Amino acid sequence: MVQLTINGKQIEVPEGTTVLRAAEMAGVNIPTLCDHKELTPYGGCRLCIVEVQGFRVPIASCTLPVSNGMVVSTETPALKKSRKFILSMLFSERNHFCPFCQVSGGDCELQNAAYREEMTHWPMQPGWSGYPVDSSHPYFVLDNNRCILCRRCVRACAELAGNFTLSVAERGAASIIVADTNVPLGESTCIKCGSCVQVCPTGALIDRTSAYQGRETEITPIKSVCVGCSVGCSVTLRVRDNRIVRIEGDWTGAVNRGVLCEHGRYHPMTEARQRITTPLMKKNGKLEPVSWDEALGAVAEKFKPLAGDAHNGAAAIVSTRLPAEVLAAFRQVFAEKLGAEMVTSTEEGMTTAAVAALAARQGVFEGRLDVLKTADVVLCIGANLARSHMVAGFFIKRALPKGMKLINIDPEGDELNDLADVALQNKPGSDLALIEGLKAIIIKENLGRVPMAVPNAEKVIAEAVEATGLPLAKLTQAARILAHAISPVVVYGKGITAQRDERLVEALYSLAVLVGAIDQERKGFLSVKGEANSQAAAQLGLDKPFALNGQKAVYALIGDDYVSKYLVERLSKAPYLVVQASYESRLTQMADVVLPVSIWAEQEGHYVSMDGRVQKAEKVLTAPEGVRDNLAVLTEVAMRMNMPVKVDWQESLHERPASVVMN
Ligand SMILES: Nc1nc2c(c(=O)[nH]1)N[C@H]1C(S)=C(S)[C@@H](COP(=O)(O)OP(=O)(O)OC[C@H]3O[C@@H](n4cnc5c(=O)[nH]c(N)nc54)[C@H](O)[C@@H]3O)O[C@H]1N2
Ligand SMILES: Nc1nc2c(c(=O)[nH]1)N[C@H]1C(S)=C(S)[C@@H](COP(=O)(O)OP(=O)(O)OC[C@H]3O[C@@H](n4cnc5c(=O)[nH]c(N)nc54)[C@H](O)[C@@H]3O)O[C@H]1N2
Ligand code: SF4
Ligand code: SF4
Ligand code: SF4
Ligand code: FES
Ligand SMILES: [Mo]
Repeated sequence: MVQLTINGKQIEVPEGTTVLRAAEMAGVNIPTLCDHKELTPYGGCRLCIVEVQGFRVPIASCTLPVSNGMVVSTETPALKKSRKFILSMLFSERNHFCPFCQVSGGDCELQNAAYREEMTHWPMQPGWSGYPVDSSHPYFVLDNNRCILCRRCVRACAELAGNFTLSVAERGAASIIVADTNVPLGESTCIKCGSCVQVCPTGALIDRTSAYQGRETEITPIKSVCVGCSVGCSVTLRVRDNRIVRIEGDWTGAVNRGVLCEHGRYHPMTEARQRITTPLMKKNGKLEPVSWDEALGAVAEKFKPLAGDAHNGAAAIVSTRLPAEVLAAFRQVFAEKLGAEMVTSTEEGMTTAAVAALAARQGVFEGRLDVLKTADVVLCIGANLARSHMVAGFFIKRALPKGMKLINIDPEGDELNDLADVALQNKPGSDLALIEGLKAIIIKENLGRVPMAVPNAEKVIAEAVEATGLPLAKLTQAARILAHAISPVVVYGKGITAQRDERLVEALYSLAVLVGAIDQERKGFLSVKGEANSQAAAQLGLDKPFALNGQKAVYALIGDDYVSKYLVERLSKAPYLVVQASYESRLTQMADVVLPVSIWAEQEGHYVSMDGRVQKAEKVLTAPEGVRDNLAVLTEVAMRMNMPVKVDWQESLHERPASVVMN
């Protein structure tokens, strides 16, 4: 620990703390602009200057580490004067005519800093020349005229998203923020995560979807969880007049620490599907609006007599994007009360069943996503982390330039191939041989962390070369990198799990143990699952492949999810189809009854992330008139069949052993 004095106050902070953070701990506020808690200190704006006894000139506190006995002052008249000068310079360098700016009046950190210093005007003649505004991006606008060159966006793109799209071009006062080699943002390598927009302190980067719709001070922030995928990122929903104005990453979020991807931040803002707001029933071959009473009555009448007929009665399928409460009630109604055999989820266990099979035998063996943040080698197999579960992908992409090594195994070769140290494009169907081959090489070379034997290593290796179609040198290279790792992580996805082969998961697990990815302290082993509640659906046993075989009626609880063509095709064979959904789709078009329900933001409920975090999503919007809550509709259908539901969803989740600790 280091002792120092700030504004006469003695404090003790850990070694390596910056003076800025030490001041925060002491309750002393130092104004900043380029600083951001989730980014590496840069020391560019000089607004955070302080006086340190023994130093000849004021010094930026955000990049200054504390030392023992340091005596710091933060509010001397000289400092206040310097700060005003620094701010005046910033204001005069570009177009900061605040009244025309979208973030003016509370949301602009530059303006707020000026008010803090009691500035009413700037004494310098503005000396800027104009820059073109880049409005080529679908979600946000870059206006270099309002940029203060704090480089937060550049750092966020590199350090948070790991995308390295943004940089500074030109020099000195003429510096501007550019994408790639100065191409329009909309044509750049940007993956549209919006991290740059979220960190920009001024109006230089602003969202199209929320511009001029209210300042933060006027909008209610509600913390919730993204239901875009199984990563389960923490979000702050900014809500006004029953509308989500903006979605931001929650800086205190357990896993994402403020970062989101396009699916979490922007997709919900650009929803284009047509909402259904009244129950519909097929009459003379045409869907007609009906009352809730008529629709629910018809559904109950159809399904009630099917009770007890496991194979030829009802079938039911539910989206894994719905809260655990809904999934648990769904299972109770259709599997337990109606006794139907074909009760499953839209993911059909493709991301979870093979994992659950191993969990049934040995309990928890997967860890938390956080292990990726400290990994030095990642083996990624059958998961497209650049496209799916993007925020988990960011943890890898951002660490690669710092020395993390990546081994990517994908027969088709995804985008991570370009970033990987070793990319193995094995022949389809050769994953098991490949994994066993890697193990055999490591054992043969005596590089394993735990004693493991392989009879006939040479033969296993030869088989791996043969099956995968890959040269031995490449397999050896991958094996050695993995074996030499200090904190390796194995990540696997649907490319592996959809093969529904428990042996694959087991072989991967054994490889992970061999190289020390899994030991007493650490579980560097994760499957990425699929949608927001894949894990919950798996725990409830909603994980079998869906097929119709003589059932008389099907209940499809889709909620606000998309439906795949393949599912529509299979459901087109249903003699009677009830679709509980929020949006029109090919599925609702062919339904006999459509029950219009709430979307993610209109209902509350719990989600279990890929790594077992049980999180609550909040109800932040009131559903349109005529639309009912997913759980309420399900409960009402059950009531009308005289089969009232009563579920303890939490207990239901723990009926089966899980691959991850769920809490
Ligand atoms: N942005 C975004 N994120 C999503 C989704 C989305 O639509 N958009 N969907 C969510 C859902 S529902 C799911 S299920 C997950 C899916 O997320 P992932 O589990 O990552 O699945 P895919 O994106 O299908 O990527 C699987 C990868 O495995 C490779 N692969 C295919 N066959 C094999 C094989 O036999 N062996 C090996 N080793 N690899 C193989 C494919 O080439 C592909 O690159 O993503 C979720 N996250
Ligand atoms: N045999 C087999 N069956 C499977 C799977 C498998 O791998 N193999 N996977 C299982 C899994 S994990 C899942 S999630 C399901 C469904 O998994 P998929 O069959 O992969 O379904 P998707 O293609 O993700 O989405 C369904 C439709 O919604 C559209 N869509 C999705 N997102 C968007 C969007 O943001 N905007 C627009 N405009 N359209 C969108 C897509 O174009 C697509 O037509 O299938 C399950 N069934
Ligand atoms: S949206 Fe994300 S990827 Fe695109 S420039 Fe901004 S930080 Fe980089
Ligand atoms: S665009 Fe915003 S975040 Fe980027 S350097 Fe300019 S002011 Fe800073
Ligand atoms: S990674 Fe998944 S949970 Fe996170 S913001 Fe993207 S879609 Fe949402
Ligand atoms: S906040 Fe320290 S120099 Fe900008
Ligand atoms: Mo999925």
